[in-house]
Amino acid sequence: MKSIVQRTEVALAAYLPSAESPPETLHDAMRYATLGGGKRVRALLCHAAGELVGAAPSLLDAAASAIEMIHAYSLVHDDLPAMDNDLLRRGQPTVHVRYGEAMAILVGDALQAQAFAVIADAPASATQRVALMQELAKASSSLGLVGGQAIDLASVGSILPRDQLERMHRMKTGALLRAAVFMGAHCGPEPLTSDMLAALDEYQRSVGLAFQVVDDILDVTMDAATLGKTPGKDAQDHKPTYVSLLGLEESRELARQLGERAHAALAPLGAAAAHLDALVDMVVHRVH
Ligand code: GRG
Repeated sequence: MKSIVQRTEVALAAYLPSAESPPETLHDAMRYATLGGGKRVRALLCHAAGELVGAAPSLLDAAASAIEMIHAYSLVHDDLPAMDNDLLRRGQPTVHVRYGEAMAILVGDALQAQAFAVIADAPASATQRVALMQELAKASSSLGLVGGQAIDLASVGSILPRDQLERMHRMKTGALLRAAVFMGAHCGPEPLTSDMLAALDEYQRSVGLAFQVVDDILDVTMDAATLGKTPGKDAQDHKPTYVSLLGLEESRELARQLGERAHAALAPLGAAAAHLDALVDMVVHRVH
């Protein structure tokens, strides 16, 4: 995992515009937003799914970089005063604090475009590049993370029933995690079999939801230094979370069950799914 995280940093650094090329401040801010931080969970999922299907590592680097760019853009915009108004991200001042609000908006816009440019130029067949773009566009759309964010903003101060909370998270956080798994799988030389599709779908649903449940748990159990962001903010902002809905113990039990479900989904795929399997525990037992 460490080596995949390292190669993702190298690939991202190469795929992002140089801070020496104009407009320098925008490029510097894009690199600040994207490089040298983050767990790279989405890149790891993409590489692990690609490994399952024998994909070329250089193509996985392109796909993983594009996904991490979309993720970074969503965090930059999410942190803006008009959204979550966060001052700290990955233990550093947020992009708008450091570069100003207008620049932070442009950073997100440019990162989103850059992600699709990376896929358009990826070392793959035209069919594969279209499949990768479809997955990434769907995950980034009003039916994916932007739509989830809209539901999240509209739900402030309300108590969402569990099915609606789950739907919001499947869009806001789950869609990009799903894209990471399926984009990795699309990088393979052969089309996916229906059995593999079904197994990966069950896997991504469970891991995606577990990720969010754990996020809600950490938000109330960890301090700012460990999290690298302001803890307890969702509660302060009167946002619905799994912990506010189910309580801490039931949320922990839910995360454990989802982890078990994700492990079970991989059983038919055998040893080639070992890294996908290891990522379940990383998601469920993470501390930041
Ligand atoms: C503003 C367009 C727009 C979308 C926002 C994904 C999202 C939608 C906002 C992120 C806000 C947030 C804190 C969501 C909770 C789950 C989540 C995505 C946490 C951050 O992801 P990590 O933990 O971050 O993978 P790192 O820093 O490790 O990359």
